[in-house]
Amino acid sequence: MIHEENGVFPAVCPLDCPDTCGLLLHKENGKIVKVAGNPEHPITQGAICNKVRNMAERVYHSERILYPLRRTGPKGAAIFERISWDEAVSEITERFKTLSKEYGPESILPYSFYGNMGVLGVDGMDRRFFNALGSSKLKQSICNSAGNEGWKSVMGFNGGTIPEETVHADVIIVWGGNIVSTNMHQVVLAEKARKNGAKVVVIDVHRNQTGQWADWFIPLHPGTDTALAVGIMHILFRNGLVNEAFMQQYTLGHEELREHVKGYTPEYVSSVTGIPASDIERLAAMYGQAEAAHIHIGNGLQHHDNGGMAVRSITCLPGLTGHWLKQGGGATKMNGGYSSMNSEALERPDLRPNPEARRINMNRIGEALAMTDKPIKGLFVYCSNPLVVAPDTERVRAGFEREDLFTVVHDLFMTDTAKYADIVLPATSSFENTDVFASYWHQYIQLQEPVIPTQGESKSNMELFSLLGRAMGFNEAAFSESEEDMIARALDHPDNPYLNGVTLSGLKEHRHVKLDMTPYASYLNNLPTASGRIELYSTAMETAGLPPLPTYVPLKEGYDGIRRGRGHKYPLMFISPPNHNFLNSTFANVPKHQKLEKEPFLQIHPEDAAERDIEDGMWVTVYNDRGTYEVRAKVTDKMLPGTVVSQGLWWEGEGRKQRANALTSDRLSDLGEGATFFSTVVEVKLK
Ligand SMILES: Nc1nc2c(c(=O)[nH]1)N[C@H]1C(S)=C(S)[C@@H](COP(=O)(O)OP(=O)(O)OC[C@H]3O[C@@H](n4cnc5c(=O)[nH]c(N)nc54)[C@H](O)[C@@H]3O)O[C@H]1N2
Ligand SMILES: Nc1nc2c(c(=O)[nH]1)N[C@H]1C(S)=C(S)[C@@H](COP(=O)(O)OP(=O)(O)OC[C@H]3O[C@@H](n4cnc5c(=O)[nH]c(N)nc54)[C@H](O)[C@@H]3O)O[C@H]1N2
Ligand code: SF4
Ligand SMILES: [Mo]
Repeated sequence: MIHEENGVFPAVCPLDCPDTCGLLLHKENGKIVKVAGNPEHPITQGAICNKVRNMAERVYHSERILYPLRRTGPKGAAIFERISWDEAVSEITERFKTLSKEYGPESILPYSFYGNMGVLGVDGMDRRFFNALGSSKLKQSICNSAGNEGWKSVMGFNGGTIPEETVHADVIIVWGGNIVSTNMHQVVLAEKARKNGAKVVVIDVHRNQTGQWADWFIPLHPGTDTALAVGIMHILFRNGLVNEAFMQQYTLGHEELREHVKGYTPEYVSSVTGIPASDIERLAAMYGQAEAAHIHIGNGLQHHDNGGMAVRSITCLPGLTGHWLKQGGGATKMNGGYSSMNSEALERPDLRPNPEARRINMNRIGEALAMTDKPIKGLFVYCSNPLVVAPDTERVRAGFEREDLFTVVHDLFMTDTAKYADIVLPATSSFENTDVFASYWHQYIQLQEPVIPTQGESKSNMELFSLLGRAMGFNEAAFSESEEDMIARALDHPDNPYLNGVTLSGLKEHRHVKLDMTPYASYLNNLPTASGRIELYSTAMETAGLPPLPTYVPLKEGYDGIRRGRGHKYPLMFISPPNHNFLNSTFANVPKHQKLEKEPFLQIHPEDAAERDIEDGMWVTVYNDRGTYEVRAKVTDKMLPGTVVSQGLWWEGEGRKQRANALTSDRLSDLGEGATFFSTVVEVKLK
């Protein structure tokens, strides 16, 4: 493929998106001229989003970093000189060796996320390198860890209803997920269900693109979803809409729950959530009377202080009604559990000289870089842009500005983060690599092989970390394995029966191979919870000092049950979810994508705007004790009063403060040490 000048070649979308689409890359004169969907992919079926249709703009962007660079100006000023790979590698290895000797290897920290979901580059050779080095470990909890733990506390592992089945649902509740923008093929499946008469309900804090598309949009106050879920349980028990036989056979704790929910009357729940009591009654009846109700649990609602509990509470609902037994019924949060690969073989924890090395939470990178006891002295960032995506930007920036910190950033672009690096290394795009991809939503494993040559002197993560490993003197064969060796090891995983029969040769032949879903037929009989049942009552929660039954716990910083109103220092809740045309902060530097989003703006309710003399289109400053954010106001009633929303993670603007995370806190969620981006209070004033 790589040597052919013209043709159409299969590929995989590498972005951190549940759909993991099959792609077709059209090449002319050796260059990609068109990115299209692969109609042969059974789930994504040739449809792709606008972001990736324009992916060639990113691959051939004139600002792509093509050579290693060394900093020559102050940190953050983005003044660099070109150096050779030999110089870059020897500087990095010398600095890492010196730091290890002087401060211990735990003074070095990797910081990475899933800018490219290819397994070999983010859960493979990179891990081997940091394991052999003995660096600090990173707790990768910026995305879904609160919700995953919440789901697991009920169901035992991260797998729920598989996507194809949702076409058979008659009620689909999308709860805290903006799937029109973030999981478009679930929308296609829901549309099929709708043609057969299904109703789509969206529960969100603002009427996003998905709320607009729904049959019924229900707005609520941020962080109050648990109250709503338990309020629904109250009505299900009260009105005899629970499935007693199902609860008896498959659940643990339903009798305790029946008592527990008595206090969650529609009137109380309405006072917490802002949803009229009559709507709560209607929603519970609709859910309880459905044949096969499906709940799609988004990621947004778990970015809160109480996010783990919120997901846990919603996950309990089909355990009361028994919708799990109906095709298409049940719930989905993340389906990554089905495709888990052999992480021991990939990551080689056995190479680590210090298995007990400390673990640093990535949500707390600002705080971590300020530690004076056992300080972090070396930092290696790849596949992530923390200066934009991590909470509390000012704290993060202060950390990255430290003169005594040696920072390496591997990326395709001079991101806000790369500007603070001592050494910047050029990364390939995934279309230049060999890698294997799993979806955290559908059940197809896919292979990527290079379609174009590496651009400039860029290197894939896999190549980079094997090169650095050998240069450090790690002699193990682990640093000389080929991509294909590693893929074969990743797929050879007897502990995961769903991977049975998925092989490298199968992938080479078919590009995408379905997991062996045989065990899914007995899903409910094999739940890996402590009791083997759906745990409505969780002893694991109890052990962790948390309420064992679904219980509404107010946010630490946020809406407290009564509208705060003026008089409070920061009376508004600030929600900053992703936008339609960026993928987290990726594409925020591509002109085509920028044009589609125009500029960052703040959605504010007419009542809140009027109280502050703000009119549509005016420039406003959003602020709290952590920082400020400067955007244009859009006056709209898409939220309840008291909530303001700004979509999209923009890079720092020229002379403008446009990073939403300047306002967010690095507090951790109740479960999974997750991020709490949306539990943020602010005030807004005219600029
Ligand atoms: N276009 C696009 N697609 C993406 C991404 C992207 O940046 N852009 N990012 C990818 C990634 S990494 C992820 S994790 C997923 C995330 O995609 P989703 O699962 O859709 O989650 P979010 O978009 O973070 O948030 C969804 C919604 O949650 C709402 N929300 C916030 N607080 C609450 C609350 O308290 N209760 C309720 N009910 N709703 C609340 C927000 O208003 C938002 O509309 O999307 C992936 N796909
Ligand atoms: N306020 C607020 N903050 C948020 C969120 C939110 O909704 N609101 N969402 C959060 C969520 S859910 C997530 S998942 C995180 C995402 O945070 P990140 O994972 O940091 O996501 P991106 O901003 O897309 O940055 C990925 C970077 O990886 C680079 N990259 C791509 N491919 C490769 C490669 O092959 N090698 C290397 N070395 N680099 C590569 C890209 O160029 C890009 O700069 O953000 C979180 N932050
Ligand atoms: S970002 Fe998501 S929807 Fe768009 S092409 Fe990639 S996997 Fe498909
Ligand atoms: Mo995410």
